[in-house]
Amino acid sequence: MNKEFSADQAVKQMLPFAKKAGVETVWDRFEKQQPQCGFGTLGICCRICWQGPCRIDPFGEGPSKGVCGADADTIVARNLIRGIAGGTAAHSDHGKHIALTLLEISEKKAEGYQIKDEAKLRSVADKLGLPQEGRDLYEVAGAVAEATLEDFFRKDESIHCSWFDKTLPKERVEKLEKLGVVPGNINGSIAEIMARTHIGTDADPVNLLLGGIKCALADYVGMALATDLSDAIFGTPTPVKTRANLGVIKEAAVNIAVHGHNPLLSELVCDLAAELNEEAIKAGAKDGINVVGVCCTGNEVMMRRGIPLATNFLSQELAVVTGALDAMVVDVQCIMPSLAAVKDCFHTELITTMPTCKISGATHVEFSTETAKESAGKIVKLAIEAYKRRNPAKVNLSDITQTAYAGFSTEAIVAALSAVDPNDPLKPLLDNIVNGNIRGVVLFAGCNNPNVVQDHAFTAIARELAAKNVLMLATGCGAGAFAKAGLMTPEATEAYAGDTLKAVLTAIGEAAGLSGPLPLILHMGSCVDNTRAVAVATALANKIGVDLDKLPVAASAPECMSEKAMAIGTWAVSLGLPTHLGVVPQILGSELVTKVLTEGVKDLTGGYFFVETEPKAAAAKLLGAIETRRAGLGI
Ligand code: NFS
Repeated sequence: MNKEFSADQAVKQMLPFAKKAGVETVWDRFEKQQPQCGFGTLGICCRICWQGPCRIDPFGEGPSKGVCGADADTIVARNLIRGIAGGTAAHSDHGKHIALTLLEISEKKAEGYQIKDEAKLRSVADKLGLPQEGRDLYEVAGAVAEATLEDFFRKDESIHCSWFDKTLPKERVEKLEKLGVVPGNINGSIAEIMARTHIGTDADPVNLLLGGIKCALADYVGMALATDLSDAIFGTPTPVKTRANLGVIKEAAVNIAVHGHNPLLSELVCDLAAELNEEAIKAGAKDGINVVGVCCTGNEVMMRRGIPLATNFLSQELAVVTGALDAMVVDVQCIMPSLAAVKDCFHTELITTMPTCKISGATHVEFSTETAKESAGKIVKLAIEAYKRRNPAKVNLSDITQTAYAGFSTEAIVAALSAVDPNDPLKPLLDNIVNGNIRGVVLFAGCNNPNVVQDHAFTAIARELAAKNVLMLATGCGAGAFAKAGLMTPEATEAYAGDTLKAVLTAIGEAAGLSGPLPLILHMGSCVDNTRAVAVATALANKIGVDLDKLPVAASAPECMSEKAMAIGTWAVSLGLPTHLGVVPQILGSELVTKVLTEGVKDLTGGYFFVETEPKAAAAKLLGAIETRRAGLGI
């Protein structure tokens, strides 16, 4: 294999086994798609109505308008914001599921679930301004759930989503209010995008993009509530040491991978795996049941339970190729349909669980909150049965894993800082930003994408920024990339951090009792947990009395791919962050849209997108953005 597909050593180790087993991987299919459609790449193909499909000639020699008269600007803007709506729908559906479960818990109808973190629930109630006096925990839970669900269904959309107003700096809310982009209702914001992009409706590209911003901000709301309510139900993460990469799949265990996004399923699978451990041992697996994570569900259980992470998005098929994965249990999002064909080459059970996410060839065990425990038990038993069918001749275990620390929720970061200054926890962080020991903060987010070498840009950019004393946070498959590469460890801090960053991370780590520095990159969780980083930034901004677009904080998605990433990137820009993309977005067919998103939007929100595919240059540009912000603050 001459071409490098991945920076992940385990992937390199496993690809020849995939080939030998006749498994087609994402990289094989990517090659077969080459060359990819130039019109689609530029965003100038419109398939919205059946007069088309229409394509605009990017060279100006052929048609400049679709059959209805839509030009490249309108087509590109419509395509982009439909993607944002898709991402918003995905995140907020997840959030709604959690809110509805909280409601069922409050009605004592969701057996198997409890409120594990009462303090978090109460702090959310406070945040939402809900009275707690004279209310027991279940009544508070009910009130929080109802107030949250109101953000999905509110009749009067001129009233802001509560989770929007209550989680962002006042100045930011006012700024976005003036632009008319504050969402009042998540479902309505998504529906509005579908309506305004219908044939013959909104044709003004700038107006369309403003609609996209509003929807992306609804995405922020859906993510913020998903994160906080998950914490209330399953516990707020605290730092935990675990391992990452395909080597976490063990020979002498029943290996179950939880893959997808929503902790409602994976948490119960973990519970039932513990309950049924003896059965696995009886079946011959002397190490019992070994639950491992893939993608964001992997991040969720890694953060809360220290469950090891098997891999991130692009290498999900290779978890099956180890030949020792007995079940892959999936819920929603980022699950490759190809898994059905891959598992056919092995003994692995592929188990779908959600009525909205079925894959032909998989076993479907329907999961609902009322029957959650029973379904989770069924799933674990299917895995034990599959283990008995495992073919030792087809086992290709990896020996590659790295230590990874996860669990840096906002609360955990504040707790670590409190060890330095109990009276004013944010002060040590702020002081070190002001004195330049920490130049700024970069949040890495987003996916893998076969358009670029897997994990490479994440790790390369991070090493550059570490040396320049930038504090780094990560979520989603970006966090997976760092965990697998061993960059979420104190050792990585020793090896790569610049002197002043190292000193700060060491002082905080030691004060917090870690007997060493904090990890080089702090694992903040899954993609919905990007809002944890906003909570930290908002706390800092409120403390010094500035808006978010003044802070030396930037975001980076070096391998973005999904519609969810489009939504996240857009709200990051809307909240005022310089936002790096390492993959060229499908918008270049419109100079106007490209200009608005990379330049014009600066005047509106203070944030902007920039594209840089070369990691060193991307790191330099991120640093440049941070230094510009520092200069603006006069620090
Ligand atoms: Ni985020 Fe998580 Fe990964 Fe991308 Fe998919 S798993 S929600 S979308 S691929 S980071």
